[in-house]
Amino acid sequence: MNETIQVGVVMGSNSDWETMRNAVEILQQFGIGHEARVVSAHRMPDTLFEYAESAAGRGLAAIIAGAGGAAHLPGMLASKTTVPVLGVPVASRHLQGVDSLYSIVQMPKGVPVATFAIGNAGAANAALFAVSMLAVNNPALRAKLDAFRAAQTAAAEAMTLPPPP
Ligand code: RP5
Repeated sequence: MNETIQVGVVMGSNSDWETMRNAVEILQQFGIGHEARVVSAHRMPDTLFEYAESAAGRGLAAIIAGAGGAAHLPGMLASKTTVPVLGVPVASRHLQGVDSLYSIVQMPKGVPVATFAIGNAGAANAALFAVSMLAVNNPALRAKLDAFRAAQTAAAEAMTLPPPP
């Protein structure tokens, strides 16, 4: 298969995969060409720079970056590319991801990172947001997104609760 890669999914460690796979699964569901790999800000800084510097030239429309703890990966990517960076705070062992969230969201003026919720919902929503961006100029993709939302609405409307005791 030789599909065009439109979205990069990167993470600080393979320990982030269980969270970040939620992003990949959404991209697969919508048929978006993507790649997923470990790019650690602290353990692989030169690779981080290379990834960011080559992103626009490779045609990436968005980079979804997940990291935990001192989560510098999304911000450092954003400092080296103008490709939109969507940051996902991964739940950390000791501070449950509040550290990751603060590390990602508190960017200085001029270098934006779109920051999502901690954990699985954030990873899935980052991917859905990337799909929304791609759908701006792609009516077929927008139709898929509308169908996704409609199915979600129907599922919520069909929810029932146990009878009162
Ligand atoms: C961060 O450190 C990674 O994003 C991961 O969330 C966290 C722990 O990494 P490991 O020690 O599990 O490799 O850089």
